[in-house]
Amino acid sequence: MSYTLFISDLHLEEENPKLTTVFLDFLKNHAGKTESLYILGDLFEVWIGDDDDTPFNQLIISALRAFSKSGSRLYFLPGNRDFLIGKKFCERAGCKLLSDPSMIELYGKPILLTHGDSLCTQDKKHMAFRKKTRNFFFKKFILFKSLKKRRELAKRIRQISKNHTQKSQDYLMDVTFSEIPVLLDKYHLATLIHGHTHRPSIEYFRHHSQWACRIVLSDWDKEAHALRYDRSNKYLMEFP
Ligand SMILES: [Mn+2]
Repeated sequence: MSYTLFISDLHLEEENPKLTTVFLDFLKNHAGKTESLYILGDLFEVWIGDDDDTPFNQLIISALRAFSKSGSRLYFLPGNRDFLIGKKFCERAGCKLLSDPSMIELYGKPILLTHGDSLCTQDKKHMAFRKKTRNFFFKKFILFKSLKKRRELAKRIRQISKNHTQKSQDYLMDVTFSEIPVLLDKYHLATLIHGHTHRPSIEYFRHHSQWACRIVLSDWDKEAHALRYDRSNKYLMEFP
């Protein structure tokens, strides 16, 4: 039976080799079996540019490449940690870059995909950061800096973000629920898949006197997670 997988928020980093192994095993296990794998952002804890050719990045890229060569299709929609992922990364990894949001057709049904941070509208600081960093010229400006400068900058931003997350109230870190129907209406859709909040769930709600569905993907902090979607079923699965 053919199926499709969705993952997000792995936050891969060199300092966490155990997580890397789990991810590489995940790719091996599903290569050539799943029709497509969609990565909905924050695959990496941080990405400072496609020219950052560390052995760790090379390892991940070659694993993704092997996966995409197995016959399974690979899609990447960047998150707020890896928004600097670009064409060069995608060419090397063999994945198709998706913009945020993106509409796909899954087993005859249209579905909207987003990383999810654009829905966290109550977090004004993040919204301002997001607006600035997703700008084409700002990205060019950052990528023009040396790798050393970018690495320092990423470190600083990470610290600011950590302090902000610790200080912020719980609701700020979640999406504003009323934004979901607004986004779905914009694209005339009834199903949304996103990550970012690390609050996995499959929820159904009434919208225009019909059922709409929102699926939130999990992070990989304690366990590896994926959404498995096929013609007749969809469920969030967890594996060691
Ligand atoms: Mn995120």
